[in-house]
Parts: sequence; structure tokens; C-alpha cells
Amino acid sequence: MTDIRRVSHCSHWGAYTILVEGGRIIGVEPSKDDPNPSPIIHSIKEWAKTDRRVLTPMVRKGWLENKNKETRGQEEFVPISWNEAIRLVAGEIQRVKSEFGNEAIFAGSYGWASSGRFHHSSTMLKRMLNLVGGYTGHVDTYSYAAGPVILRHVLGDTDALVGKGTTFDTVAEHSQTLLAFGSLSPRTAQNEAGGSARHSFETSLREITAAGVKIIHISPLRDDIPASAGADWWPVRPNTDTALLLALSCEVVKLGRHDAAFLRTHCSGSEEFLAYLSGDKDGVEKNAAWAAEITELNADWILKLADRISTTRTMIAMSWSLQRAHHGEQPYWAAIALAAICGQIGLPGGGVGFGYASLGGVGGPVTVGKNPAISAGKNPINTFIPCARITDLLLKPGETFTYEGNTHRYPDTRLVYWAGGNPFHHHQDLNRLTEAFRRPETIIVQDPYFTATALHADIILPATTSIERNDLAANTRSDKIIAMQQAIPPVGLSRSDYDIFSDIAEHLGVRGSFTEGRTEMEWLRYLYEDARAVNRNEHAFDMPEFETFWLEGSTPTPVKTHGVHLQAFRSDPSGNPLMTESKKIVLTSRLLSSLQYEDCAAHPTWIEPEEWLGSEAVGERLHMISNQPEGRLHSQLETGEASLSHKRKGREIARISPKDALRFKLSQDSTVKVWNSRGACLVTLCVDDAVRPGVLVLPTGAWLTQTEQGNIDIAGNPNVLTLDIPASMFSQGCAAHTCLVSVELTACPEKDAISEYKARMDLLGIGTSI
Ligand SMILES: Nc1nc2c(c(=O)[nH]1)N[C@H]1C(S)=C(S)[C@@H](COP(=O)(O)OP(=O)(O)OC[C@H]3O[C@@H](n4cnc5c(=O)[nH]c(N)nc54)[C@H](O)[C@@H]3O)O[C@H]1N2
Ligand SMILES: Nc1nc2c(c(=O)[nH]1)N[C@H]1C(S)=C(S)[C@@H](COP(=O)(O)OP(=O)(O)OC[C@H]3O[C@@H](n4cnc5c(=O)[nH]c(N)nc54)[C@H](O)[C@@H]3O)O[C@H]1N2
Ligand SMILES: [Mo]
Repeated sequence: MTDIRRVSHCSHWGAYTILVEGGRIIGVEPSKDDPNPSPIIHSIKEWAKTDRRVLTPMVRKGWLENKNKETRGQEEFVPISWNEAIRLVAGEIQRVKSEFGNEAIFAGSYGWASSGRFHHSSTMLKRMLNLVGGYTGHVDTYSYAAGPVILRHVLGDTDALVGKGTTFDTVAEHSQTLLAFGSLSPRTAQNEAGGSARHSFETSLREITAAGVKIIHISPLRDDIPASAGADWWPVRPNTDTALLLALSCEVVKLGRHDAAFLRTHCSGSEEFLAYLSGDKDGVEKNAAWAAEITELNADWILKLADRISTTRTMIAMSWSLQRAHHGEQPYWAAIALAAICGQIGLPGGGVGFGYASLGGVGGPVTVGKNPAISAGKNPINTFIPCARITDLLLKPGETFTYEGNTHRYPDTRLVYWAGGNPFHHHQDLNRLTEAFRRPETIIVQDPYFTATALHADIILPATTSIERNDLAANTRSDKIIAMQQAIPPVGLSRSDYDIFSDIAEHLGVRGSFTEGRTEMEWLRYLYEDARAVNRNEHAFDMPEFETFWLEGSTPTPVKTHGVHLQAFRSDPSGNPLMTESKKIVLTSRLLSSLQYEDCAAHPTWIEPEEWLGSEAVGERLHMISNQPEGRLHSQLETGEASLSHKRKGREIARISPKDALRFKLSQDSTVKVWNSRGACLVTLCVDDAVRPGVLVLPTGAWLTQTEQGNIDIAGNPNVLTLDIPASMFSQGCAAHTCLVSVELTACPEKDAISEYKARMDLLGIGTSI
């Protein structure tokens, strides 16, 4: 008789049951409650393999011998014991702290890590460092930075961006027109930070379609929305949406349909903005013909759309992607301005919302109760960087940067500690990052995998994946807390993030405050029971006691449906003022007016991005969209079955239009070099009429595998090509979606990237000895 154990678990891509027999994973079953489970759940079998895992603590030879920095990223590693590794790491923290102060430790450690809210590696790293004087951290995220920064000044908070605005059920009931900028796609909705029990986006989209809502889809990619939605596709030039939004505003005003009363009672600075639209300010009317030229959309369509949105209840939905671009503040602000001009903000099914389906929970019911999560504590020092300025931090110590109108200084970083993130996947212009990673004295990376970031480390600490320990999954956009139960023993000598940090804390003399005397399971019980008590006392919502929850695998949490963004403000603007400079919606900002930034003006403004298809210097280049990969979360589980199904010949697939295939004499499945002045990579080509001419789509996440001579990445990582510039001086956000590239046919090298990566690991001594 075989004994199959059924283990409840969850990842960012959803909840599932792991089937374990004799200590081995024999299958993964989707959660019964999930109407659209993600295929990525099956890739988790990969976690149990040793192929690309780090099996034992490792140190780079040159660092161990003489703290050599020049050979970082190229040199062999040697295995060491856990005792030795912990001693080295704690010693470096102590040394840098006493010689240079805590600000010389960079532990922003951006990254998605696991969905577990206890073993959350970057939170634990911060918790530990906060007990010994703190660290330099980061603000905002790669997902969104330009967006929340501008929203805080225009609407006073970020509710409309983080899924606390208008919900899909309201859209289905009340909207007549839905303008969808970017994507509304099950591809991105597969994931949610912290995981979710049910993927409800496709159901919501069906309800919206069935209710007869007319969807206009504005995107360079037709398949950014399922064909079943029956949307009209407007194949906009990338990064020009602001011009379209300004023209729609201009034409609504010209039709005399703008809501002058709403602009007076609920907005500030509309006069100056209207003067910009009419051309009174700069001599150029921002009309349909003007925008048609910039966006390459049809002027008549724009006129008709202006008519439609000013006579029907219209919701403007905009992906997070649009603000991950140069001047990424502008489309967000211009969308708010258009919704304000139409006077629909605060009405059910009208107004604006950001990030619908960018993650699975945005647009779904909003969690109102408490979720369990370990606390990072408080950082005693206040040095920080905007998240995407990591390379500048390392290359420009002592220099200044601006953020939200203030000036700050980059500290002199001596120690970098990264746990649960992969900057050599996520950051832009990776060749520049490589140079930056040569600067600090010591780099510590804690990850289950030998990632491209671990390759650049001095000390690598192998963490377990979530299936090798116990945890809780929960998030602010899910209606359940899920038990993440241990399925298999730790792979190799890897240890849980909690155990690693507890031992380092011991060396630093703060073990007691770090652990508060609790074991893993005691923590889970404590965090769960705390959330349960709050939900009972403050929300009259009963959750079962911990033992029952753990046995059953999940519990519901309190949620709110039928959200209408800014309803209270609309009905009584002085009784419910916004937290902005005017207490109203800001259409011209006094702050930005005083700052006089060229890249973020006082009101929504069309400003040409650094690289775009309309630039004089475009030549024969394409605009690269490096969007999120269908078959994995970022760089995680790259060799899992879901991820591999979206690769060809061991590398990523890039898509271009049939017109461009003809123009560049490229055909289906050919190996193509994509390059620009910053770098080059190889991709396998797919010719697809879902892609707008002039655009190349290359998803993120391939494991950087550069050739020794030419620095060509043979895996297809778009971040060797992207621009490392901020969205603007105001937000300093990531601008990955602004990038021009060239393409050319190339001979296919013998090895594919997957086997080549493994071969290099062997050469560097990784994964061979325990
Ligand atoms: N060109 C371009 N670049 C982009 C984007 C884009 O649109 N275009 N998007 C950006 C966005 S939105 C984001 S969010 C970032 C994502 O960037 P990241 O969040 O850095 O990407 P991940 O691959 O999820 O990295 C997570 C790492 O954590 C490790 N890990 C997983 N579980 C654990 C654990 O339990 N403990 C520890 N210690 N480690 C663990 C994984 O092995 C992996 O190496 O990328 C950004 N980069
Ligand atoms: N499968 C999967 N899902 C994911 C992730 C993943 O790695 N894999 N990552 C998750 C994370 S961390 C995040 S932050 C979200 C991100 O969610 P998003 O930011 O919404 O996702 P992206 O895939 O970057 O971009 C969506 C689409 O925007 C369009 N777009 C790009 N530039 C422009 C433009 O200038 N104008 C217009 N109109 N459209 C444009 C592109 O066609 C692109 O396909 O995705 C999440 N979901
Ligand atoms: Mo993200």
C-alpha cells in the first residue's frame, strides 16, 4: 500500500495541493475553489531538483583569499560550513557598521521571494538589521513608482492603484464604456503578491462583456486582452498614450461636454490645464489631429471616442506598465484629468483605476481585515534610494538625487545583502549593473538558486524554497489565508530564511529580540491568532482556531465588494477632503510648478520619451516591450515546465509583426540578435500579427547567460538592452518600457542557454559538493 500525503500549499501563482509519496512530489493538484488555476503550479516540482539550486553555503575564492573585487562574477566558489558562513556574514555586518556606519549597508533587497508572510526573506533581513542599527533601504517598487508618486500628489493616496478603488463588479453593473490602456490579461492576473486562492479575473471579464460594456483596448499588443472580450483594438505607438488622453480631453471640451461645475468644486488648477489643451499656453491645440500624428491612431476614431466617453458612463483602466516608462507619471495624470473633465470621478462605473489584472486581485474584492505577516520593525536610520536607482547608488556615492521634490544623497555602500530578489533579472541595463556590482567590498546573496545575482556575490547562503518549510500565504487582495505546509525536507544543506537570520542575529547579540523566543510553528500560530483576534473584534468576522485552519488548509477573511473610487469625496468634497495640496483633485500642481522640472511639468503634459518610434533618431529600430512572462513569475522557475513551454531552442521567444519580419527579412523560428548601444541578446523569433508594426515583444525573466567574448546574452534577457534612466526627477521610477532596439539574423550557437548555464555552474564549483 502506498501512502500519498496531500499537502496544502500556495505560491504567488495560486493555491494548490502537493501530492507526496515516499518523500517525493508525485503531482500537483489545483485548488478545487479555483476557476482558472495557473499552469505555473506544476512547475514547482522543479524546486525539488538539485540542478540549479545552491546546495551548501559558498564563498568566492578571491574574496576569501584577499577580498579581491575585480573577479566578481567570473570566479570560482568554494563550499564552506554553515558555522563558517554565519560567522563571516555576521563579521562583515559588524565590520562595516563600525567602520562606516549602518548607512553603508544596502539591504533594500527588492524582490518577490516566496508568498509566505512569515519566511519573507527581505522583511526578515530588515528585521534583523533594524535590531543592530539599521540599513539603507528603498522606497516604491519596480512594479510601480512613477504611478504612486504622482497619485499621492494628484489624488492624495494610492487607492486607485493598489486595488482599493472601483471593483470589477461595479464596472459590470454600471459602466457603458471601458477604455483599457495596456493589458487586461489572464497572463498577468495569474500572479498576486502573497498568492490568492481563486483566480477570478476571467470570470469578472466575462461578466463585464456579458453586461454589454463596450471595450476599447489601447495597446501595442492585440492579445493584451482575451479575444473573447470583443474589444476594439487601437494599436497605439508605445509611450504615446498621454497624447491620446490629452486629445480626448481637448475634444470633449471643444464639444462643450466638459463638466465645468465638477472642475470648479472638485479640482484645482483646471484653468491652466485647459489653457494647455486649447493651445493658449504654447500655441499648439492638443486636438485629435495632433494626437493622431504622435500616436499613429486615426483622428476620426479619436473624435468619435471623445463623443462616446462624454455621453456614456466610462471607466478608464490603465495597467501599471504604462508608468514603467520615461515620463510614466504623465499617462496616469492625463487619465485622471480626462475622467475629471468628463465629471465622472466618484460615480459608479465612471472615473479611473490603475493596475486592473496587472495582479490577479486588482479589481476583485478588497480585504478589509487583518492578514498575518512578520514585522520588519523600525529602521533607526533614514537613508534610502528610489527602488530603481540601485546602479546609481553603487556608482555615485556622495552624489545627490531628487525624489518627490526633495534632494537626497547616495550613501557610500560597502556591503550589499540581497535576500529574495534577483536584480540581475529585474534591473535595467545589466551591463551597467555589472560594473556597479564590482564596487562594494562585500556582496551577500541569500537565495535557493544560483541566480545571475548569486554569480556576482562573495558569499552565497542557500535558502529553502517554501515547500521545504511551513508558512502562511495571505495578501490584501485575497479572500483567504492559506496554509503553506512543508512537503519535502530541505534540498542539500539549505536552511529556512528564519533559521539563517536567527543564527546571524545570535552572532550579532540580538537573537532573543529577533526570534522573540518562538519556533517556526509558534510564529505561525501567533501571527494567525493575532489576525484572527483583530478580525473577530474589529470586523465581527469569525475564523477557526489555528489547529483547525492548519488541518483544513485555508480560511476565508473579511472582504468588501462593489467599490466605487472617491464616492464619498464626490458627494461631499469639503467633508471628505483629499490629502493633496488643494484638498481637491490636482490638475495643475503648485509643487511641480515651483520645481520647474523639464521631465515632470506642472500639469499633465506630452513630453517625448528618450527613445520612441516618433523620434528623429529612430532609424531602423523597433520599440521593445519587455512585458511579464506568461509561463513563470519573473525569473522564478525558469526551467519549470510552464516556463519552458514558452521558450524555443532553449531561449526566449521575441515577437514582431509580419510587416517587420518582411522589412528585416526574418522568418518564424529564426535565431535573431537583438541589440543596441547598451547590450545584445539572442532570441527565437515568432512572427505574429497580434503585435503592432514597429514593436518587438520580449518578456522578462530569462536567466542571464552571457558569452565570454562579446557580452551577448544567449538566453534572451531584455534587461541587457533596457535604459537605466528614471521615469523623471520627481519619481525616479523604473522606465523599462522605453527602449529602442535593432534586430538581425544570426547563426545559432551550438549550445542552448539552459544547458550552458548549468555547465557554467559546474565550472564555478556550484552544486557539485556538499
Ligand atoms: N525590462 C523589464 N524589467 C522588469 C520589469 C519589466 O516590466 N520590464 N518588471 C519589473 C517588476 S514589475 C518586478 S516586480 C521585478 C521582479 O524582480 P524580482 O522580484 O527580483 O524577480 P524574481 O525572479 O521574482 O526574484 C525573486 C528571487 O527570490 C528567490 N526566492 C524565492 N523564494 C525565496 C525564499 O523563500 N527565500 C529566499 N531567500 N529567496 C527566495 C528566487 O529564487 C528569485 O531569485 O522585475 C522588474 N523588471
Ligand atoms: N505570468 C506572470 N504574471 C505576472 C508577473 C510575471 O512575472 N509573470 N509579474 C507580476 C508583477 S510583479 C507585476 S508588477 C505585474 C505587471 O503588470 P503590467 O505592468 O500590467 O504587465 P506588463 O506585462 O509589463 O505590461 C502589460 C502590457 O502593457 C503594454 N504596454 C507596454 N507599454 C505600453 C504603452 O506605452 N502603452 C500602452 N497602451 N500599452 C503598453 C504591453 O503590451 C504589455 O503587454 O504583472 C504581474 N503578473
Ligand atoms: Mo512587479
